Amino acid sequence: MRDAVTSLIKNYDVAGRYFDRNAIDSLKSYFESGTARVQAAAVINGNAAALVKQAGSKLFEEQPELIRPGGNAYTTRRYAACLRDMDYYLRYASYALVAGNMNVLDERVLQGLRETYNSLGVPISPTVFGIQILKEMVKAQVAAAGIADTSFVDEPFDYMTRELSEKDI
Ligand SMILES: CCC1=C(C)/C(=C/C2=NC(=C\c3[nH]c(/C=C4\NC(=O)[C@H](C)[C@H]4CC)c(C)c3CCC(=O)O)/C(CCC(=O)O)=C2C)NC1=O
Repeated sequence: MRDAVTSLIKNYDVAGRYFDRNAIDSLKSYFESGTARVQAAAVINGNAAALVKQAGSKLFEEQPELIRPGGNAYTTRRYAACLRDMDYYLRYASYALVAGNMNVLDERVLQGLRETYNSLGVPISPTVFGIQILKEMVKAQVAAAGIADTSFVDEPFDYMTRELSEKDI
């Protein structure tokens, strides 16, 4: 598992080079955004249960066929599995936000996920929709916590979205 700093060190070490201007710039930007990243993680941690619940409600409101007979989230067990998955996405997004690097998502979340979903018939596109709902809710709360530029919050949610959907084609 890597973060912004360890991945940079790894790249420069492989090349046997000192940090150059690019490296210094990216380190600066990582540390400058550090407080906002930690604040965003705190917002997520403090509201995780409600965020998952609300994002789930919104998803099922917009795509009610998911929880009707024949839908993948139909039955209490599968409904709960779906919300648990949303909770995973949120928790790992908070790790990736703090790390400033998406490696944790590759290693802990995305590896083999699409295959698992395909074999269980879990539909990718509503899952991705759920991830995007989570993103918007987190961004709104992070903004409400006084962080002016919330664009960095997009990254882990968009990364999971891209990785899950792109290979599905
Ligand atoms: C930490 C990393 C991690 C992830 C991401 C993860 C996902 C994950 N979701 C699963 C199932 C599932 N995932 C869903 C999710 C959904 N169904 C829908 O219709 C919605 C679109 C969606 C919710 C947004 C459902 C319903 C199941 C159960 C499917 C079944 O057993 O038939 C399974 C199969 C095993 C199980 O049921 O626990 C895995 C491994 N597990 C992990 O360890």
